[in-house]
Formats: sequence, C-alpha cells, structure tokens
Amino acid sequence: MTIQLNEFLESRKQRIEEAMPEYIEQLHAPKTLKEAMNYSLAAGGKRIRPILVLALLHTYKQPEDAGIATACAVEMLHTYSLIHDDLPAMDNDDLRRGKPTNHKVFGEAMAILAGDGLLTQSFSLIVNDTHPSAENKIRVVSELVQAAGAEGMVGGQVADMEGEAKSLTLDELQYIHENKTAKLLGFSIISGAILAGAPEEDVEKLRQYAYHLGIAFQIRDDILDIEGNQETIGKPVGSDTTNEKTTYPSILTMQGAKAKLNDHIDYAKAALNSISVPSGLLVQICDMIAERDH
Ligand code: GRG
Repeated sequence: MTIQLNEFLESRKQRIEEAMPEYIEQLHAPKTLKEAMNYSLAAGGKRIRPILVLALLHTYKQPEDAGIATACAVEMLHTYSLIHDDLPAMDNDDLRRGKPTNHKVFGEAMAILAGDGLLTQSFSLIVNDTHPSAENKIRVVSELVQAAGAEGMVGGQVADMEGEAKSLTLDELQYIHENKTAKLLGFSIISGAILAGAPEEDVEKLRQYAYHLGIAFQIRDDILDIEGNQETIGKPVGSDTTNEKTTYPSILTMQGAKAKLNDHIDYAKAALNSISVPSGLLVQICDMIAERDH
C-alpha cells in the first residue's frame, strides 16, 4: 500500500515534536539551559531532516522506532546550527521561524550554550539508543561527524562567511552548499538506510540520491528567497544580505536555476531506480522538495 505523502509528513513531524521535549526533560541540567534548548526546538520548522530518517526505515519496511533517536538527533543538531548562525557574530538575525531568535530571548551567552548543549546531546541520543547493532550506531555517529563537522556543515559555513565579500564562481557556490546544506540532509538519508540494514549497494546509490536532493533543496531555497513568501519564516522578501550574496539565480539567472533544480531532481530520482526496494515515498519527497513554498 502506498502512503500519502502529506499523511506521512504530518504524522512523523508530530512524532518527532513529541519525542524531542521528552529527551530534553530527562536531562540533569540547569532549568534555563533546558528552556533555551526547548525554545528553539519547539519554534517550528519543516522537520525535513528527521522525517527523511524515518522515510528510509519506512522504505525498507523496518520499525520506525529504530530511527526516532537519530531523527531527533539530526533535528537537534540542525537547530544548534540555526541558533549559532543567528548570533550577532554570524548573521545577527532577530527572527527565526517567525519567532525571536534564541539570543534575543535568552541572551547571547545562553544561546551559545543552548546550541552547544543540542550539538553534544545529539551524539548521546544516537549512542544511547536501544538500537540492537552497536556497529551500526558507530557508523551513524561517524557519518554525523563527517556531515556536520569541519569536513561538512561547519566547513561550509566558514567558506560561506569567507565568500560573503566577493562574487563567487559556480564551483565555489557548489562547495558551500554541498557542505553547508547537502551533507546534513544526506546524513538523514544515509543514517536511516544504515539503521534499516539496507544493502551496501543501496547505501551507495542513496548517497547519490542524497547529494542531488540536498543541492536541489538549496537551489529551491535560493529561488524562494527571491520569489517566495519568506515572511512566514521571519525573513522579509529580498531582505538583508541575500540580495548581495552569490546565489544560484544570481549566477545562472532564475530560469537557469530552475533548470538546474529540475536536473538535480531528475538525477535524484534516477539514483533510486536500481535500489532493491520500491522507492515511491522517496520519489514523492523529491517532488515535494522541488515544489516546496517555504
Ligand atoms: C553555525 C556551524 C553553523 C552552521 C550554520 C544551517 C546553517 C549553517 C545556516 C542557516 C542558514 C542557511 C540558509 C543554511 C542553508 C541550509 C538551510 C536551507 C537551512 C534551513 O533549513 P530548513 O529550511 O529550516 O530545513 P527549518 O526552519 O524548516 O528547519
């Protein structure tokens, strides 16, 4: 039976939103720190990364319970990156997901520590999960380090910062988004596949799927920044530095960026063609990413 995409997205989003505060509640940590961590976790967001973890378990017909901890972990890590990205030392944003940023509510020092707490806790969630295979958990931790650390999101953020003052080539822009955006989205897919016990040949094809989906996600983000209603996520249309920054539309034109988006969606779907299980849900997710309006 094929599941309706919207039903999948809504039900899994709800599950993750129920599980995350429970994990924070269990921590033996100062009340203010837990409040600051919970504040940004509860502030909304699409939850695409944790949903992808569960989508892979669903695709391989494995119990999604085996992925809840990792799903919450990737959302916590993503939330840390948003809190730190909004700080005065970085983007200096007052609003995120339509609400005051963490440092606006709790102060700069607490926002840094709330981000640190979420980052660290994400590894603990994976390691302490009841998943039966310790080997698979180590693989997942290693994938997360690759995706989120200096060789992934943090490196991409640095390249982005250093590139702000100049106009970038397409290769330079591509490096930034592969690292800053695509690798963490890719982690969600690969960790879900590992936890589901997917065959190694499938994992390699899913890396291709993940790469193209991640780049498509970022191109869509750039397009929405110009065409979409960004006020729903607290960013007025064409506001702040986005107009001066190099983006896919600024290099390729809007038409060229849309064509590139479609190419990456096609490549992502093509990578699914030869995996060993029916991939209808993962194909539907491609279309959702290409057409999303926020
Ligand atoms: C501070 C190490 C460090 C990294 C920050 C995530 C990030 C890197 C910066 C945020 C700015 C940005 C536009 C990054 C590109 C990735 C991206 C599109 C993030 C937004 O993710 P969504 O759309 O957000 O999934 P929601 O709010 O839905 O969770």
